[in-house]
Amino acid sequence: MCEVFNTNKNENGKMDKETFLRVVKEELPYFEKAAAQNNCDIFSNVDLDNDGFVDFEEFAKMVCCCACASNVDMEEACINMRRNKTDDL
Ligand SMILES: [Ca+2]
Repeated sequence: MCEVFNTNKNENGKMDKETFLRVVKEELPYFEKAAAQNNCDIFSNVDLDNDGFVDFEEFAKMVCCCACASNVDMEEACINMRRNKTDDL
C-alpha cells in the first residue's frame, strides 16, 4: 500500500481527489462498491483535514479501516471512518 501511495502521490506528497478515487477503484474495488451502495463519500471521509487532498496518514488510516473489516463489514468501515473524522473535530 505504501508503494501504491508513493506511485500515485503528486509533487506535494499527496493525492488529489481524482487520483485517489481511481486508486481506490483499482486497489479496493469491493470498498468502492460498498461505499457507493451506502452513499458514502469516500473522499470526504478520508480527507480528515479537508484540504482537498489525501496525504499518507489519511491514506494509511483508510487502509487500516479496510484491513480491519472483512468484505461484508465494509459498510461498517465507512461508518467508522466517518466517526473517526467526527472525533477529530
Ligand atoms: Ca487531507
